[in-house]
Amino acid sequence: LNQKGATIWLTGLSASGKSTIATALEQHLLHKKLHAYRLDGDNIRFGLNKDLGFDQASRVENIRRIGEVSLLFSLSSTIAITAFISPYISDRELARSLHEKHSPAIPFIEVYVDAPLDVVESRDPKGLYKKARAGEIKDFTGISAPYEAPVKPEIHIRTDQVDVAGAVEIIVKYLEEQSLI
Ligand code: GGZ
Repeated sequence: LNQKGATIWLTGLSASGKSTIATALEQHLLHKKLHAYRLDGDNIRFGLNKDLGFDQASRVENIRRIGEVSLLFSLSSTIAITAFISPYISDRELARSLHEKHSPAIPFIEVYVDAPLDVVESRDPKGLYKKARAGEIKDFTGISAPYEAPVKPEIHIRTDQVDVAGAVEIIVKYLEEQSLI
């Protein structure tokens, strides 16, 4: 195969734009005849991880499994694109180290999908922030559960300033610069 695998790890608050960007990026890569596969709540939290909720221990295990699965996809020369809040630095670092300590090392690209809380809360596409504020959902990230922002992500995208196409362009440019595509 002349394609190298990699994991593109999107992290950010609910409604920050992770899934939208992941879907557009996956489409872009597939159109270029590259192997790409998106992992998100729809295909992970309803399947492999349907035993997990949103308390801290569940999130840690959710991200641990996703780190392992993304490594397997990337080892099959696919570009794995993950779209999970992944709120804890230590969990993202564990996923990174799985990739970087693998022999041969597999590129792990952390993308901070960043929008201020007031912006994502005003988007509130599923009304979850409203419910969280009302106390109807507990442990909600950004409201009643923590989000630890990346300190040195490979890519930082402000989705209150850049549209979906712009976000895809930024990631694709990075992949080209790193000779991954
Ligand atoms: C955060 C929650 C919660 C709580 C349900 N906190 O915007 P969405 O709806 O579609 O995406 C959110 C998704 C977060 O799942 P992740 O697997 O990405 O989270 S983590 O990485 O922290 O394990 C949201 C919905 O699930 N959701 N309850 N309490 N988001």
